[in-house]
Amino acid sequence: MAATSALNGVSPASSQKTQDFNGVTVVLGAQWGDEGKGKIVDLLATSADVVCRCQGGNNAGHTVVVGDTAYDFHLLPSGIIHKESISVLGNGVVIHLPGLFDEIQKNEAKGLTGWQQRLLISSQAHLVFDFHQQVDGLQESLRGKQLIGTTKKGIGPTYSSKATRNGIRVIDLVHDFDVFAEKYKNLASYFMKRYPDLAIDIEKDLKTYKDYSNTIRPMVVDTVTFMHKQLQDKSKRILIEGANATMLDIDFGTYPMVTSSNCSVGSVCTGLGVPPRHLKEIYGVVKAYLTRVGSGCFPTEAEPAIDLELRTRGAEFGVTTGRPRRCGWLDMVMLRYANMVNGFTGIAITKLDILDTFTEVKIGVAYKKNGVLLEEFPSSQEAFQGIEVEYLTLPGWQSPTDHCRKFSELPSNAQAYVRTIEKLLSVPVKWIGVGKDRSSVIQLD
Ligand code: 2SA
Ligand code: GDP
Ligand code: MG
Repeated sequence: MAATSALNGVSPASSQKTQDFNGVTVVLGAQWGDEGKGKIVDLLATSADVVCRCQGGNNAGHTVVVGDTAYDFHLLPSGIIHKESISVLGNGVVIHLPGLFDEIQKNEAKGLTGWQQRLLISSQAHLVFDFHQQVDGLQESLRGKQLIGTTKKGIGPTYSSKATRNGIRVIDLVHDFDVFAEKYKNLASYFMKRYPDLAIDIEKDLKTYKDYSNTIRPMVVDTVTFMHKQLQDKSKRILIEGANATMLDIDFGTYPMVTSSNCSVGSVCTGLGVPPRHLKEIYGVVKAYLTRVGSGCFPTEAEPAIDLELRTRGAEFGVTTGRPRRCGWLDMVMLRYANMVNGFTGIAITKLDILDTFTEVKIGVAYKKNGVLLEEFPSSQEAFQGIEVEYLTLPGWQSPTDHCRKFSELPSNAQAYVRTIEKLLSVPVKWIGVGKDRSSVIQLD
């Protein structure tokens, strides 16, 4: 299969010159997630040979709409539907195997085929177990007012296991099952001591995982070596799909209301073993307004009527949990910060069409506290208290944009909105999304 043949002929000597390598394209969420990354990845995946995930788990929910079919991806890279490309789950991803196979089954029912030949899983990726998910729920229930609003997919507890260094990796599962069983028992008892209410049937779980070990073994590879080979081959186009988003990044996001992985550009290096010098295009995906699912600060959160209109028109409900997303206006202070962290080479503005009905559209352009302009992005939840947002208000366009395929076809006020974002962020706009479908996009030169 592709995995085996792809590992042949790796030549360390040829890794010396930067110009011998391919440039990698990275797609990252610039806000609090659900910007429409899946759609942009799908668009770029039409010409990609390898599409990779480097962080997060099945907390992510990426939607790709092709004609009448809406695919939801959580762990699978959104490129998996492209028959010509290999999909990679890198070492930085945390993998819940029951969730992965459930996702595969659901997408098979929608027409996904041949994934067995196209999916590679890093031997170094950590496994999420059901008890991690239970612990996620228990931890949430103990948080009181500090509720994060996690997806309860076990993401935090699994990355904790990884950092505690008693986590279990894919290699443990596929290499020597006795060793896996030992590690599994130790990890389960570690959690049972801390959470006596946990229900873990170790023997039953081990039987299930024995089956998984056989199923996934052919897909498990050293993805560092695989990626290295792809980077050496100039004909290969490599695409990396960020999950979650910059403001959910464990370091740079609005801590502690964040996820437990790095979701910004650094995760490409740490979660795939791709050296930084190979990063060529770093595209930020920016929703034309702003949403957040879960708790935490949201300076530009809209008043109830606007919030409802955005949620209803934008169908702003979680892809993984179905939770309603909180909605508000575009926040340029946050976007500038996201750009400082990621160094975007271009952005995609998605869901412009959702703003079609508004009489005016607003952009938060500055944060003030006690009338004083803040020079830096607030670095704690407490620091967000008492923030006043200064807005730039632009006239709406109040006409449909979903049929537009050229920038010149957009109403002039919509053009002005896009150009204003571009100017305020100083990053070129490469795409504008005007509908759910794969084809509903305007490409700019
Ligand atoms: P977790 O589960 O530990 O990663 O949650 C921590 C915080 O990260 C937020 N988070 C998300 N925010 C937006 N979209 C996400 N994916 C799904 C989607 C979410 C869903 O695509 O709609 O279905 O609800 C996602 N995943 C994590 C989460 O809300 C917490 O604030
Ligand atoms: P992701 O997590 O960033 O991949 O985004 P999600 O899939 O969670 O949420 C984005 C939602 O917006 C999905 O339902 C997409 O189908 C939809 N979407 C993406 N781009 C556009 C767009 O330009 N217009 C409209 N109307 N919907 C879009
Ligand atoms: Mg999503």
